Amino acid sequence: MTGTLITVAPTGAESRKADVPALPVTLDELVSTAKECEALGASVVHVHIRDAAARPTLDRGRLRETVVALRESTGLIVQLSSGGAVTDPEADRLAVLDAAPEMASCTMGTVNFGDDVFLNRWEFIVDLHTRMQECGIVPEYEIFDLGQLTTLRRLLDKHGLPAGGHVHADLVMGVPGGMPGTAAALVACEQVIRDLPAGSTFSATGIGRSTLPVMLASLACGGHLRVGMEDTLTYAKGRPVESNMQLVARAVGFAQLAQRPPLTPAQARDLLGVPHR
Ligand code: KMH
Ligand code: ZN
Repeated sequence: MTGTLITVAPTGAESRKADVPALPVTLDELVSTAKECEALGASVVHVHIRDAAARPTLDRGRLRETVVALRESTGLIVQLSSGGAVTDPEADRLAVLDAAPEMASCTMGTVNFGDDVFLNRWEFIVDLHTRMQECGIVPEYEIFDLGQLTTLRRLLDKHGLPAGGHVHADLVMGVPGGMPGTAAALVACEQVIRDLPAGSTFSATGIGRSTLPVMLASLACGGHLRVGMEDTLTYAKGRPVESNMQLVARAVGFAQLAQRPPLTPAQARDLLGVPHR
């Protein structure tokens, strides 16, 4: 087993700054969070940005500025979310790629998302995947349900390997409407991931209460970790998360206990097929 890839997803599109004051929403807050998380052991940052009123946005200028600032200030692999918020139109989600991130997320299907629907049509998935191939952007395939791994297999069979040649999936577990955040569900996914091209890897994140079981199960199964305030706002019963760094530090601790210490950003680039800077 290799070391552990730790991705931090510091912001997301779902929580309001007014409800979660520790959420990084400005560029300065995002950059300082990213730097601190890198120092602790994160190697990838999964980025959603906010506008001046702290609302989720896919504004192209802001996305570009964010990519440049994160690249200048950190060695992290910069992964933009192409998922955005459930209300974002497909054209804006595709245009995220114009900000030239090193990686971008690419969700493998439609899922009920609480009271909303996170829409990902097959044709849109193909557009995202092929544009990323053309632009040399390495995808992280977001998986909210078991069948989306079969969609990933179909995508690769019909449209070829991603930029960099390596397949990496992220299991987003415990979304109300998606697969449960349990060890059993993670093991079921891991069995299907074995049918993907040799050497394919996965990380996992459990929303809310499923954070810890998913983290422990992923480490036990050779998977990697995504943590952050996009997914987790409660550290322990009755204790709100204080910062993204608190979540990264906990993940680093578990990874070390599992004798799978965090990968450096350079090692993460080798694993994921992301070019070195
Ligand atoms: N905010 C969700 C609707 C992604 O970043 O690609 C989508 C999401 C997945 O978080
Ligand atoms: Zn996201």
